[in-house]
Amino acid sequence: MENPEIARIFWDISEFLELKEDNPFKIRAYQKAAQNIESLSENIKAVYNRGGLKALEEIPGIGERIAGKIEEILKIGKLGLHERLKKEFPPQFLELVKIPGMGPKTAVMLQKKLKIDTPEKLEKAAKAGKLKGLPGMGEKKEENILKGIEQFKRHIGRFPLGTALPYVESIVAELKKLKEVDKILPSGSLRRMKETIGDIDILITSKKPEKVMDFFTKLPQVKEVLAKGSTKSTVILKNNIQADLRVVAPESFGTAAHYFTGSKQHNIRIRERGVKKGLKISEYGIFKGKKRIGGEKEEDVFKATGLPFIPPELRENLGEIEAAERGKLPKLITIKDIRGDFHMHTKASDGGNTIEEMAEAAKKLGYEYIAITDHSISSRIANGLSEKELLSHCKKIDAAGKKIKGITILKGTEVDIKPDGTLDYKDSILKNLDVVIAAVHSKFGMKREEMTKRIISAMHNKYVNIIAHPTGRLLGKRDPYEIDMDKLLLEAKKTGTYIELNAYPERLDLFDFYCKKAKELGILIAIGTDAHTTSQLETMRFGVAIGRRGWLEAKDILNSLPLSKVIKKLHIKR
Ligand code: DGT
Ligand code: CA
Ligand code: CA
Repeated sequence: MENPEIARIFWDISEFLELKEDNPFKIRAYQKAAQNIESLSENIKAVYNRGGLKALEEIPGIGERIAGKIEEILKIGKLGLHERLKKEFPPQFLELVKIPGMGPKTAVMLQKKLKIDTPEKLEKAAKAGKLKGLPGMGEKKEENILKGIEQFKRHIGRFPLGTALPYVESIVAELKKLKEVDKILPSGSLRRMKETIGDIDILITSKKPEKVMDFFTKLPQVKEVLAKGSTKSTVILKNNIQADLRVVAPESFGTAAHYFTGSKQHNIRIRERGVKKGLKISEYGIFKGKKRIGGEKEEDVFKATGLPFIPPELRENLGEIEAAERGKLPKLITIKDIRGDFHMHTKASDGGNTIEEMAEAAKKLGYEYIAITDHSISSRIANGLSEKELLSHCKKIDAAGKKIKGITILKGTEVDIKPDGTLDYKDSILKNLDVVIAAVHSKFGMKREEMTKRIISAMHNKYVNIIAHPTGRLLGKRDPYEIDMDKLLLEAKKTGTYIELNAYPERLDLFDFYCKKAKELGILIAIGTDAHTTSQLETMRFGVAIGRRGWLEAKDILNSLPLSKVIKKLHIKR
């Protein structure tokens, strides 16, 4: 079993325990285990084979109990606790409680009274007005459930980039082992680094397509083969993502790469430009009349249409063609431009590693600086620090800084913005810190104006440097909270507050189009990983990907500045 599938089992368990209203700390432990397994770069089976239970326990967030469970899964392919919980609840119950507005209690009640166990049945009942009148159910609640169903429907069927990309990379690595595979390119929305992926499109050139297809459809990651042909096969992977594999002739690789990278809207515009120049551009090649004039390289497509190469992340027909025409394409940020990370947690709150371990790992990534930003007191479930604990934590950060050479460890916090807009720590505490990032972690349902006001008041605190994950969305789980982002960005500009682009795979928050807006206003963006373990520091690449989609350049990023400049930027409000 692969890491994502094992993680899925622990996610399920945490959701079942939530249904049972079990101990929140226990639930959190399963969630953390799932998260950490997902972000583990090494195959967990390999970890176990290398050092047994002890090696498993060295993975952050995995204690003796969960290590034992992993062993059970690896040995017998399933987990007793998981199987028992699955029996306790109808199969689709977990889906049902993912609908915003549906608590576990409501779900259990509706199952008893109306035999509702699927989102479809729920929608039907709500639309027929059958919910109101039941215990604890009013007109308002019924309305909220209908709204929740709409939200739920928008999320299903798409997968976060951070889940899909590592999975595809493992498939590509497998395919590369086959000598019949020449070129290989993941294309589609994945190459454009869209925040969510509908399906995976992989492009290959080969002289022996049948061999490639045989190998592909038998990969261990494949759950079901939907179609198998000599030029195209479609499978469902074990994590339920659909993947299309296409084999094309070498002379068509460039045009096929361009075509299957998309987006559709971008492709249409490029083809139109071709037509104006008397060319026919298709996935097979570039033709003038019957004569092929290109197609082997992707550059051919741009050259033929009189454009410079446009990076895949920009190909959305959102101005990239016009910018290319005028020679005004941005020089997009790359991971190499990143010099530090302002957002990470340690064992002091809900992280899995120590300050020293985080700093050493960041050093390996080549960073000049990091900020340790553990949670504040209101985030109780995340074990937030009291004012006193924060001050003693700061001493430990300073001590770690003295011990570890070659990287600067800044003292920080991720302080909660309370519903009334005040912060969790007094100014007299905040002034001891180098970096303050402020975030909303509670009462997500506030009205748009109130929520906007709440965050703006935090921006007016002179110690607040960065607003973390500004919309609060969780991909596939929670919509952004209601907020006036345009107003927020204007206020950020006015107050000298920076905005975070949170790289955590399930957040990817700030959205790409707001990144572009922030850049246009001249607001610096801090790409932060929100890492809870050392390996999660590497999710920086997802943040960079979204930044690129948002047209960001190195000069637009706070953490691509050298330390001395960063310090100045962090002090402009004080
Ligand atoms: P997804 O899978 O929903 O995340 O988004 P994409 O962009 O990967 O879309 P997909 O998988 O349906 O198709 C892959 C690419 O193929 C798409 O980005 C552009 C190209 N493509 C698909 N259908 C059409 C079409 O009707 N016209 C043109 N010009 N291109 C298309
Ligand atoms: Ca796709
Ligand atoms: Ca596709």
